[in-house]
Order: sequence, then C-alpha cells, then structure tokens
Amino acid sequence: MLPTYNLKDALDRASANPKLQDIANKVQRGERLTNEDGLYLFEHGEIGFVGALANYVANKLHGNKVYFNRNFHIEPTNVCIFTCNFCSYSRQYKHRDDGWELGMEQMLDIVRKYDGQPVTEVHIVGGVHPKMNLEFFCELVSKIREHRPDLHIKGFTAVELDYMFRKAKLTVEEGMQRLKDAGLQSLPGGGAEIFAPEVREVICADKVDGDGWLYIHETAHKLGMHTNATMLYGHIETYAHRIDHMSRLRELQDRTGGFNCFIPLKFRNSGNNMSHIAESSIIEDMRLYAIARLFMDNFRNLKAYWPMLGRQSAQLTLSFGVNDLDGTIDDTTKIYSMAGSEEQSPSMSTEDICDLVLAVGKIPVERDTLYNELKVYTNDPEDVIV
Ligand code: V47
Ligand code: SF4
Repeated sequence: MLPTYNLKDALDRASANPKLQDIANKVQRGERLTNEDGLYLFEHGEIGFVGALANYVANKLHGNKVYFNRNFHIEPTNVCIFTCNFCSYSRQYKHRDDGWELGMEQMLDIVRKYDGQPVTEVHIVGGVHPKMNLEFFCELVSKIREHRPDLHIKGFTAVELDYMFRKAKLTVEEGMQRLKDAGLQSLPGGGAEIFAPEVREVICADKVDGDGWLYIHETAHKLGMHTNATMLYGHIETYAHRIDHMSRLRELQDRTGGFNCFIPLKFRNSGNNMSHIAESSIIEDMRLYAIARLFMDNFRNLKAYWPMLGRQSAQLTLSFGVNDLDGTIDDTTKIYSMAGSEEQSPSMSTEDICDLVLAVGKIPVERDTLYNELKVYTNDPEDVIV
C-alpha cells in the first residue's frame, strides 16, 4: 500500500511553525496560496506535510478516482530546426538521415491501425521540420477527421504552431482558426519548459518565448479549444522560477478556464547537452507534484506522465495529489525513451493501468480528452460501471 499521509498528523507536526499552519489553514478553507506561500512550501514543506495537504485537495475534487484515456501518438518527425539543450530526441536538418520523417500515408496508416479499437484520442507532436508546414498539417488533421470522426485530435505544441504560423505569414488567430476548421480540437502542453527568460536563454534559446507560448494557448482558448500545460523541472531552474511559471499559468487559467490539466515533466538527462546535470530525487519529484496540486488551485487535473516518470514513480504520485495517468499509449512515443526514462518501450494496456491504480486502493476511470467519464472499473474485470 502507498504511504498516504494523514492530514491530522501532518498538521500536528507543523504546529510549531506558524507559516506552515497558516498555509494549511488556507488550504483547508479553499483559499488561494500566494507566490510567497508556494515558495515557502518548496523551501520548507517536508514531503509528509505537502503530501497530506495535496491528498486532501485531490480527494475533495475527485474522491478516490484516477483518470486515464485510451490514446495513441503520432510523431511526424524528430528533425528539428531548434536546438533545445535538454532534448535527446531531435536531429538537425543536416543530420536528417539519422532521424525520421513520416509522409502523409505513413501517418494515416498509424491511424488505420487502430480501426475498430476503442481509442478516443490521437496525440500528434514532433520536432519542427522546415518542410512540414501548416498546409501539410491541416491536410493531415482533416484526413484523420474524415477517416475517424469520433477520434479527438490533440496536436502540435505552441513551438510547432509558432513556426507554422510565422512561416505561413499568418497571425496566431488566423493560423489557429485554420487548424480548428480542419478538425484540430485540443493542444498538448509541450514547449512551455520554464517561462523565465534567463532559464530559456540557457536551455532553449531559439524557440518561442514564454509570452508567445501563453499567447498561443490563450488564442486557442478564445476559439473554444482546450489545451494542456506542462513545466519541465529539475534542471537549472530555481524554486522561484517554478513558482513564476505556475503563477503565470494560473493567471491565464483565471481569465480563460481553457486548460484541461497541468503536467510537470521531470528532466531526464540521458543523451542530451545537459547530461552533466543530476536528475531530481524521487522525494523532490513527489514534493513538486504535491505543491503543484496546492498552488494550481484552478486546475482540476494534475497529470503524471508515466512514460517519462516510469510507472512506479507515477504510481507513487497518486499519494501526492495526482488524479490522472494520461493514457494507455503503445510504443509510438520516443521522446522519453531517448532521454533515459525507465520506460524504454512505453506500453500499458487498460488492464495494466487499472491494476496499477487498484493496487493503491484507488478507482480507475477511463475518460475522454475533456475528462468526461466513460467507464469506472472495479477489481472484477467483468464488472465495469459505465
Ligand atoms: O516540451 C523533451 C519535454 C515535451 C526532455 O499535453 C523532456 O498531454 C524531460 O508535450 N526530459 C514534449 N522532458 C512532450 C509533451 C507532452 C507529454 C505528455 C503529455 C502531454 C499532453 C504533452 O517533452 C517538451 C519538453 O518539455 N522533454 N526532452 C527530457 N530530456
Ligand atoms: Fe525541437 Fe522540441 Fe526537441 Fe526543442 S524539445 S529541439 S523544439 S523537438
């Protein structure tokens, strides 16, 4: 059984510290934490304390439910014009022979492979290839939509979109509208990294900046699309950078309500230009998830992306405020296996995900992209509550 921290014990242990008491009281009253509170938690909140509070909040929102969906990935290419130092996946255009570039039919073949299977979402994300433009991706999206109208199409990070729109000489509004008209419904959360310019300058100097990332998501929200938000943590950023990042997301969410979930992404250090930086410890990972749950009070869903964290750590996050384990995913994603994740060929069946959730006393619930509940599972494989 997982260590589920008890709220009363945690409060007792923090009773000698008035600041922690004050934070705990705010959480229990449902009041928003300030940036200063968040920073204090990163600096002084021990794992049991933040874990207990995060559990309390997740329980209030979701009871014992843990969500997942049935999805598959298309990664059109790993050729990329950008040079993010943490990236183990991309290949420069001049070295494209070492990478892959899928053609239209190859990508549609991936979609056809799932004909008759109960997947509900396709997730499309890749490098920024100088020859794959907006027109190409509008065609891809509309052909997927035509072939399988029931499939939710979530695709393209703000980094890919920024390049596509600039190349097509369109405003963000015009470019996004074209993709929406073609059938794109949601955006994934990648490319956010850490918004602070001094960090971006070192880890991903040449791609869209923090303001640009936020503007693209805001524009999608205004068009009625939903999007996700990520934060790449555990490299050169400080606690203050994390709080600044989360605070900017929280502020946009206040204005639009368009974010579906927040996904902290742990920096993995294999095969990239930042391999000299040690990865964060599991204790730091769990503290981060818990603090994110407490600070991001207007994000209902906190996702642990198991292909990157590894399934055991992902299971542990369920005691630290996480209520979503992403999807079943087969072996079509390479981003994390190439960066040194434990998951070298990420694949989990619905049964595997359910077992992982049930093993910690929680209830697996299959959802669609927009978090509508599709099926509630119990311990008996025959016993599915719809
Ligand atoms: O932006 C790249 C990250 C992101 C490394 O929206 C790395 O549902 C750790 O967007 N170590 C792309 N992280 C992935 C992404 C995503 C993933 C899961 C779910 C969703 C969603 C979106 O991958 C990049 C970057 O932050 N990344 N390299 C690395 N070495
Ligand atoms: Fe390109 Fe994305 Fe890798 Fe950066 S993280 S180099 S934008 S594929």
